[in-house]
Amino acid sequence: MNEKMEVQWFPGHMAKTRRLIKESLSLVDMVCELVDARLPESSRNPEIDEIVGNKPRIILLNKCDLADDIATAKYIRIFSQKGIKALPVDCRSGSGIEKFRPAVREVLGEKIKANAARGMAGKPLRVMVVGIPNTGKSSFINRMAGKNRAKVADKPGVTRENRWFSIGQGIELLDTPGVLWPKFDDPEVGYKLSFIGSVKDEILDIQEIAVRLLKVLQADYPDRLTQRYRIKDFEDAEPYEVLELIARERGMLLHRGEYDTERAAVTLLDEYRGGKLGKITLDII
Ligand SMILES: Nc1nc2c(ncn2[C@@H]2O[C@H](COP(=O)(O)OP(=O)(O)O)[C@@H](O)[C@H]2O)c(=O)[nH]1
Ligand SMILES: [Mg+2]
Repeated sequence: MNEKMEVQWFPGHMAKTRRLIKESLSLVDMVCELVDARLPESSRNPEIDEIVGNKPRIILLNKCDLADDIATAKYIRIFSQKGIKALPVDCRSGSGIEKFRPAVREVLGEKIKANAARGMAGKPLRVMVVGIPNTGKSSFINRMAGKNRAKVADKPGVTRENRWFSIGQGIELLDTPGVLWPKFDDPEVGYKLSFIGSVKDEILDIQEIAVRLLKVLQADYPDRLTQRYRIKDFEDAEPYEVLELIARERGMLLHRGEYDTERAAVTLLDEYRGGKLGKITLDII
């Protein structure tokens, strides 16, 4: 599975991606790392600390509308204990993103003072957005850009495609995000990423993904399964049997009187990903 995932996502371009990100890093004052709030650990690049080096960083726990609020708050504390400012955001509705600009100014407080002392008070604070695929980088950039997206200035960058746009409060954002790779070597992480739809379903067995998700839900959020599918007494059942219960409850039958667990798997994953089972975090602290 790991090899397949690697081929699927970054066919041998990791070294190049890494080099491009490092080059762009030399142009910015800060990095904004997007993670999926449902997987605040698993949706991160394993080499991120090394790649970012000592550049100041803000972590956005995006899609917090889909994640467990208590877990999100815990992760924000964990990141802050490591000295990294983290904010919960929802880039689809825009909720929480108004805190981004003040957070940038707070994190870059020393830099702002140093610029002022050198008579460069108006020097823009430049930020680069990074994250693994599907964490919401484009959504975030589009949200922040607003109407300014049209007013991009053609300033020097690493490539001719690099553009900066002003997002107010003296901050400029690089318009192309740095796409990082996730952690490939841990199959658990691969499955977690497939639960949230960040690995193409075609490369994995959909029933296998659903069964693994059910195992986690059975252990950590059994009430959500009861509420959504009106199933009960499944605590000691095998996850595959729970999938059959869901198929039964939804009337998903095959011709020969068997339950259509394939359809049930697709339904479960669609509904989890769409937030229909409620706010759920799958990296349990
Ligand atoms: N529910 C929810 N969906 C989001 C949020 N941010 C982005 N998305 C969705 O996640 C998917 C991936 O977003 P995108 O910006 O393309 O991610 P990228 O690959 O990092 O650029 C899209 O379907 C977005 O609509 C969010 O805060 N909440
Ligand atoms: Mg994108």
